[in-house]
Amino acid sequence: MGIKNYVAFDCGNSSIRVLSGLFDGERIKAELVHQVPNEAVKVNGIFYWDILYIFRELQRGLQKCYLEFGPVESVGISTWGIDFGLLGESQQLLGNPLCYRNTFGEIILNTLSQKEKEKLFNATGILEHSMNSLYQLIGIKEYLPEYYKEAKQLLLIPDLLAWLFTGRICGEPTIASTTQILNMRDWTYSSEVINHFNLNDSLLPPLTKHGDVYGDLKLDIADFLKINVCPFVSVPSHDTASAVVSVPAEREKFLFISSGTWSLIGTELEEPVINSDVYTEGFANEGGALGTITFLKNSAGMHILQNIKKEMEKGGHKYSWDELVSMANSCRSEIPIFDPNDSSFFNPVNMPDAISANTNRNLTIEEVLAAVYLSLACSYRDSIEKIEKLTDTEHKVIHIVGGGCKNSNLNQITSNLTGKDIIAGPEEATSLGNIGIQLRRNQPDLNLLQISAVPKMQKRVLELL
Ligand code: LFR
Repeated sequence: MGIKNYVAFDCGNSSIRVLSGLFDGERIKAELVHQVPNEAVKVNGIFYWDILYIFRELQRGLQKCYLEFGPVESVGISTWGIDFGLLGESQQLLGNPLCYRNTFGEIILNTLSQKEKEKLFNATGILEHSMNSLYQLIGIKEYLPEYYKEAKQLLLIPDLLAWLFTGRICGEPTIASTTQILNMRDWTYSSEVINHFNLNDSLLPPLTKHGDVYGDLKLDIADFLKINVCPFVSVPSHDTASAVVSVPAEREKFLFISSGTWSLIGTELEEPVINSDVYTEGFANEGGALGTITFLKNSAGMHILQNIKKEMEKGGHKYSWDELVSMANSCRSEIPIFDPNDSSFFNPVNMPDAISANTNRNLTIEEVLAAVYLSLACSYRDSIEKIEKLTDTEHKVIHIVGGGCKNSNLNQITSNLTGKDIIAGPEEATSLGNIGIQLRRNQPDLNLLQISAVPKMQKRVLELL
């Protein structure tokens, strides 16, 4: 068989990436073909995503994949969670999608009583977080009512992109779980949540199953790009869910940290665990590949370091990540520990200043960096201890996947604090998981365990395929 070219779109908060997964019958080789930065744009005090820029860059990436590696077998889309676009009556976007770092969600969440929050957790299995699509949507209803009134369809970012590429309106279940509208017991939209907020449920799209085809690339786009018409396949389109597919776990039960802008610290389960301990400890039952549950804590991650680096580079000098580590390790004073999930770090104007303010010290940049590494590792340790307690399972190993797994300083501190071994990689976890699910759709007899770029894609998920 010739080499087959499967394309993965992997859109994160800070970068848009397009990869070709080249499959020769035995191995997948993932080639990064196109990468450009992504950034929310602030307009009149509101942060938006520039969705047409993202769409255009994904088109460029897809075209490059075709030009470099030949006809495309299929495409899968994975992106960050939560954010969405709204379409109006004439099936056009009503505006750019809002970014979850706006304050609408927090304002709405603060109006809810503790009892209401618990009720919403019990109805869904998802923890309330001010950024969840649910609170953003209610925020839009209150503060940008013209959008809500005119909206006929809500599409989360990967569904929105799939619609732009194929014209089909569909929802994908893992990304739908990040809304906090889905009941994770049966993966249907929760009428309790819908009724509680008097939501217009016709906004919510019908959900696909993994491996289904959303639709084919639109003819006009194929003509414009001069590429073949290829199917868009429903893969776990929440980046975390795709990443977990490619955790190279030896065991059925495993711990993972999917490390990027956010650090998702969790384990995979077959069924959601929805009880008061899980709620109190701050865990959520998000949707994973093929009906599994990614039981996890959403924790601050590389966002803090990325923002410090951005601040440091305002003077014009560029720093490498290694330089930042050396600076942190040169710190000889007492290192303060702070809670990286404090709301003051969600979207500060100046991250180092926010850390100084939070720790009540006037920190040098070396102290800031040392404090971040240590505090992130402490928060990882705390979450891991809680997962082991809540699931009554001990683990010897933590798998760290995604772009942040290259941060060997943080990995080492995490290993020291938890007493566990760290297995770092794959870095391209999201794309590999995305490609793995596409591949399996076309080759039902394929044993993905033998595909070496995904060294040991975890056994149970693959058996389910
Ligand atoms: C990780 C992630 C998280 C989600 C956050 C914002 O990339 O998708 O799961 O909470 O981004 O969407």
